[in-house]
Amino acid sequence: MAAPVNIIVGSHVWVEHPELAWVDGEVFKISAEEVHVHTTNGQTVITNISKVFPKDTEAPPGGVDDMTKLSYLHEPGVLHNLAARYELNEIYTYTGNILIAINPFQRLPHLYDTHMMEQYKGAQFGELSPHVFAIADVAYRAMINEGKSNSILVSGESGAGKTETTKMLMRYLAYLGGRSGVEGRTVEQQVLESNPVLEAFGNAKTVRNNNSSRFGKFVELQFDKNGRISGAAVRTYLLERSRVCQISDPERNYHCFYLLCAAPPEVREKFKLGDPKSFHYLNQSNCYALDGVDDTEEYLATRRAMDIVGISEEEQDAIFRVVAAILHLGNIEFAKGEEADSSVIKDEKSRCDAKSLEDALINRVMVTPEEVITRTLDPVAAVGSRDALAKTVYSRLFDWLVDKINSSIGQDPNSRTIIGVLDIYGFESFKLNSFEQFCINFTNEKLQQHFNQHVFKMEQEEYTKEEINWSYIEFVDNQDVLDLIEKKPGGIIALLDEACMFPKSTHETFAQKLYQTFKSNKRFIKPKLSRTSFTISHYAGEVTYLADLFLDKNKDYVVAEHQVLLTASKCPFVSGLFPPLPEESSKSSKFSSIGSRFKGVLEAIRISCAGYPTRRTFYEFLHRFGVLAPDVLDGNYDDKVACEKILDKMGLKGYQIGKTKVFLRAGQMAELDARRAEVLGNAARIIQRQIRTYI
Ligand code: AD9
Ligand code: MG
Repeated sequence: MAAPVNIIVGSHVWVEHPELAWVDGEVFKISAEEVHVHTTNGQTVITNISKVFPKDTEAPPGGVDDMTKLSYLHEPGVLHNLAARYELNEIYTYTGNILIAINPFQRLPHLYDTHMMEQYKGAQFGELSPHVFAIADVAYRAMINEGKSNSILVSGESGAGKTETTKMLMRYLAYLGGRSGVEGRTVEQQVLESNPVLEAFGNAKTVRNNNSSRFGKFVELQFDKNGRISGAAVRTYLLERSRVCQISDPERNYHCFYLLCAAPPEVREKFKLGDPKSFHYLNQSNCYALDGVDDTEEYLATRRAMDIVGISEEEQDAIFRVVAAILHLGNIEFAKGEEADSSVIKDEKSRCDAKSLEDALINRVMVTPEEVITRTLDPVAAVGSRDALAKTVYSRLFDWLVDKINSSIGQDPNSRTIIGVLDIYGFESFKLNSFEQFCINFTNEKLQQHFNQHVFKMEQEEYTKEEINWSYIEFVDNQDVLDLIEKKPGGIIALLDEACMFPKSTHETFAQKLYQTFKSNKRFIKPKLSRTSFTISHYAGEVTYLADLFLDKNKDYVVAEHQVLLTASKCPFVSGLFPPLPEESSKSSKFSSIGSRFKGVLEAIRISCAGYPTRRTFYEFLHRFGVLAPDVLDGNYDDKVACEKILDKMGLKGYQIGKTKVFLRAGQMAELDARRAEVLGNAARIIQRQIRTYI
């Protein structure tokens, strides 16, 4: 988004500000490339002309409900518009048929009540204020009227409001496609109640968000020929496993652990649970309670949601027994054993007396071509083994929940149309970023690419409709970042998989390999002085990753001893989580396939800028710029020809005239406005002179 060069003295502009991001003001001097601005907050700023953006002085004070109505599409213009609307509690704004939502951080019940849903039902898109219901309504109408399936993608950084938005979308679709008057567990009710169940087990407090999704989710709502919801499928992606055993202040582990510790006394007694502070998996952070959240109430709500979803009492009991077991497992500590590199369980209090558990934790069977050796683990390795077991059990439990939800809601084999809703974990950049952030950001990168392609296609459709030539639109995309990460062979993931298969690899050899391979890749940066970290220049900014645990975290297999132990569990629920597997199939790393499973906002605007960011109907254009060539508007004239004449007279190149609209390239609107200001300024001076003469 290069700034237009035709800023003149007197222009109203935006300039960058260290605290406010952008501040508006008026240009009072220009010398060479330097622009001098008096800002409205009383400062004088001198900056390079490329850092100055024209301000639309005619924009309505409350903002416009669609970004494409802005005269200038640049960052300050867009932000100013969103801020102006947010002031008025208007959290939604369109950019064409994309909806931008700003997190209100307060409940706005009227915005989502039944009355609101009634209003949006069947309303023409754009007729009412921008709303998430309108987006869902378009998808539903396209399905009813044209038999089209659609997916709605929700994107944004962590804490932006994706999950809340997804829930609103689903509520509205359930409203449209629900069976009114039907009592009991309907499909749509089950779909909606699957949210609190999955959130209890897959969401946690992070630095960014008290209810952060630690998994990706695609919900497919299936509809019958009458437009009624007839089935649904929930697919989840890549639950963050490390959180089960490792959390840092002020984050929390998964909600389910805390709500179980806050369950009614008889439940806590049954599972031998007490204060969450007494569990190693929870007390690594000082955060136990969340503002405004009553964990006891959450426990009851989760059980109610489980009832509706179709999880039986016995199953619920088994689920929470496993959750409790993981907490107890985390409290097992190890001391040095009598032999070198061996350990014994030291914690007398741990509620584990099974010899087989002990064996599984402190021994490791090594299979070599010659023989099978049983090796003992030292205390540090035994802790690693314990944590791996906890992670495995938890992620299997999560998968079980997803499967159960799917089988209980049921799939409709006769459904021909679906509406999908994708809600993933948002882009993350912390002080320390590891493999989890790498995966999350890769996923977002994938989604962004899909989004780019989609918006690009939409733009093309508009240009085709207007019959303009769009062949030379420069399309800004992130393919180079994706290549860096997922290219086969040679991308980061491929190199990581390779490193994981090669027994002598360490995180250092892996990092060195990356430095070597990508030394001239402009999306890859080796931080100075670092031997194991690397920086990726993502679409949303640079993120530095610590490669230290990448190898371990990428290895997604179940330790054979754990598999044997759990398959043999006397608890049928637990043994059911671990069906016996053929030996080799459990050893492959699942990670590299995750990217391919994602076939999937400012970037959208940037794409528009590469094409024709501003479009005006002939009437609007002539109304605003007629003053630039009054002779063109004398007598009878053809709107289209008149527009063309004005543009030619101004010496503009590269614009396009469609059937009803003028499409301007980035910066051209600003140029026209500057000329218009000049003309109007001259006129004003002439009038002033005449007035003076007259006096
Ligand atoms: V993450 O990538 O999963 O960490 P999300 O999903 O983008 O993130 P989420 O929807 O969980 O963010 O929103 C964060 C919080 O913002 C919510 O818990 C609400 O407290 C708040 N929020 C977001 N959207 C709305 C809304 N439309 N109305 C009211 C909202 N509150
Ligand atoms: Mg979320």
